[in-house]
Amino acid sequence: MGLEVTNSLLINNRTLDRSPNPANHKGGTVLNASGYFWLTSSTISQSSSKIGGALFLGAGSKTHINGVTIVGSKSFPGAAAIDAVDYQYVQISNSILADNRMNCGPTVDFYEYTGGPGQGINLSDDESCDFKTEGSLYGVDPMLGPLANNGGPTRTYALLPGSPAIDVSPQKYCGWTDQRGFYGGVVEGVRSRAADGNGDGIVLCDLGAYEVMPSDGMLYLPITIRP
Ligand SMILES: [Ca+2]
Ligand SMILES: [Ca+2]
Repeated sequence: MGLEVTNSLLINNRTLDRSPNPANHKGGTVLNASGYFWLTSSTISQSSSKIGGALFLGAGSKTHINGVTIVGSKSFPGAAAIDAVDYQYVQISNSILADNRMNCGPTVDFYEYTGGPGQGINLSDDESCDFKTEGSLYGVDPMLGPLANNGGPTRTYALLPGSPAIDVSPQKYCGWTDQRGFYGGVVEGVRSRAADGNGDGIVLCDLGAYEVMPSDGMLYLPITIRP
């Protein structure tokens, strides 16, 4: 039993905070009580709950998060983006947590990434997370654009030019596509979202659900031919 969510926008979800049942107060978007949960190339926006505004991970649950952007989560009194009980299994890579009341609860114990060469680093705009991946960014503004139609079937937070999340993942392979379904090329027969987002000729993965493509932000002007 498990839940797999990919290439999706999960927005404005909240729990029943006035319910007399405390089980209804955790995990505004997903409460993973004890199952498997994979979340890839997706965005969680404006989620709220008393505890675990976006995600709450229960004891014995197994959660894998890759290429995800979590923004604008609210909670009180717990952490907003990700909260959990002790001893759960949660692995996070190539992801952005920003503009949440607090990104990680004090009992969120990230599992060290051991899935091959390079580790999937993450970016948190506060100091609340312990990602266990060397090179992760803390207290850094990811420079996100507004939630908007940037191509593909769902809205995304684009990385603005100069964002510290562009071309920083040391991981060789970070997924097939970004949330939009866009990809940079084919590497050794496998489609990869990685694209050269800063124009320096070196192809690296971005953090979060949105991969900057070389064609993003180009302005096509109509040609006017004068006699
Ligand atoms: Ca580059
Ligand atoms: Ca890139």
